Amino acid sequence: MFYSTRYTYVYYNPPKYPARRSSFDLFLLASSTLRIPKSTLHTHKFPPISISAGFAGLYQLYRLRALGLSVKIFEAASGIGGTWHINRYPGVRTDCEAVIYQYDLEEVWKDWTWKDKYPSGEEIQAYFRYVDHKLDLKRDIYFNTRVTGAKWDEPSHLWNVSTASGLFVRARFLILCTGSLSKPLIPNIKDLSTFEGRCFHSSHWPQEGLDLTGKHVAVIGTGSSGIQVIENIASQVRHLTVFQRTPNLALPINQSRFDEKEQVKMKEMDLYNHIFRRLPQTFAGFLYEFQPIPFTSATTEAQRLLWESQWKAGGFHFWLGNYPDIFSDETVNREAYAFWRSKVRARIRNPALHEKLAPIIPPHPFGIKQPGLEQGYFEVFDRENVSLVDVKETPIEQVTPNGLAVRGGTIHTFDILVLATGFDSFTGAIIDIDIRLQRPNSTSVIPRQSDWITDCLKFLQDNDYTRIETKRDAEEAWRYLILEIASKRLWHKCESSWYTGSNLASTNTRPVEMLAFSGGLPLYLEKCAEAADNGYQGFELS
Ligand code: N01
Repeated sequence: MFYSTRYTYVYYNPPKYPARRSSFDLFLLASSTLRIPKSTLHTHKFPPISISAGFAGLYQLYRLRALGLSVKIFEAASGIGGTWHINRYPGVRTDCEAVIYQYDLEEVWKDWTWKDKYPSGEEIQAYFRYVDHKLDLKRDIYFNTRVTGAKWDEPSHLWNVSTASGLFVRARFLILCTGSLSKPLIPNIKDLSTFEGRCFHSSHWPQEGLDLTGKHVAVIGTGSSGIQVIENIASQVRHLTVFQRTPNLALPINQSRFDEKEQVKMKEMDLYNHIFRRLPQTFAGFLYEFQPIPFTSATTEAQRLLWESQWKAGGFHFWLGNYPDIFSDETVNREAYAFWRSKVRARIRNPALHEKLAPIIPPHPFGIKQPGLEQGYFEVFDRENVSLVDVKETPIEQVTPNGLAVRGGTIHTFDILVLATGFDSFTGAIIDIDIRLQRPNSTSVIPRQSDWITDCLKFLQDNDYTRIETKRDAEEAWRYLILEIASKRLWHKCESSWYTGSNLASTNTRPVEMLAFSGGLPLYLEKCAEAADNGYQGFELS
């Protein structure tokens, strides 16, 4: 997960702001000196600083409060947790071990006990309720409050922020924690709106639940969300039709309970503090690191034994703990892919499915697209009630009132259509309001980014600055660095990926280029610290 799960955006004075509704859901706006003008409609008494109430937003609220700032969060959803509040599809679960998927705040972790090694969406929701209880966060969050506009007022150096419910507030600082994967990508399929059954994006699974018993269900998309939906509903539905464009080079999650006694012991031994300090030292913010030597320097025996042990360990070990040259050397990558393929094929009984799910020629190099984590996914396709449609072979032509027509005239019929088609990543949720500064982010880095932002706001406050904006050349240099690092790896060998926005190619909404910083967390944090240490080099302050 090359800094994938969320993005924190800090907005400082975009030169132009289009006067139209923005589409983001989750949002933080920060100010210590916020004033509500007398003329404001529906004003609130508070001086708001508002954020999304997701993983990043909540942490940012906590940190800025400690700075003595008055902070308010505006959150479009009805509860906290961001993506974990919104995503309710069956089987929704993290792809990071619980021990690293939590806040590094002792007052939070010391009394919390996880159940699963990879917690379910439900468990994470419970965690967020607990966090709220511990840190008393909700008092500063306005739920069901969708921000619809934010306009920088140059004379006052204040943001004018409006919401769908008619609130209008002014703030010195505005921090968007809108998430990197929060704007659903709805595929451009002819006559989609004419479908007469239920149709929704995976991230909009009905919050009240959905009884699938006896239903014919179709899922388009086999990314991480699609995999979880598919493996969890296959046994409930009457029939499941999976429309696959690219096979997912998924890895076994190797789920287990996270023993309570082990957690107690780890806390007693002060391991948690060591873990949290270790995370930003590793390339991907996980507890494991790439191998210290390239594949080509290892013996055949060492290669094989490493891969077997990584496979057994499960999760992302085979990805983020592998030899570093699998990302840059196509021949090495092929070897890793062949290992993956042999493991997966051994699990699929029907030989006709081998080429569809684990083809001889890899659909793209292994690991340059985030692999899903699965438990029993490949076995699902051997079920009598599951069919797989390869949409590269028979492209979807149009939706009909009760199904989907593919090239060649076949019509697949069903009652429910699930669009597990991914997201308009990174910039999608806030593109309409002109992003001025963005940084990549995973749960391991969110606290460090929030700390950076907090220190930055303190610096501005201490030095009586009311405006900070990235310099154009600094933005370009940063972009160049991202592209330069990416050019040394095999990212470009992937036809469709949310890392680069190539998954949006058909919508033609933005240029395809690497958007995530793939140089590793230590380098990323070093660059952030460097800018701050040099008096916020690359920023204009006034
Ligand atoms: O989205 P995706 P996602 N016709 O973009 C297909 C995180 N996450 O929601 O690969 C047919 O990965 C598309 O096909 P292709 C995690 O970081 C984590 O699943 O582009 N198919 C692809 O198969 C993850 O990486 C967890 O060819 C179409 C799928 O839809 C990220 O979110 C759980 C299509 C989209 O996959 C995104 O995952 C869930 C079309 N027109 C998500 N358009 C965990 O923590 C798109 N597709 C475990």
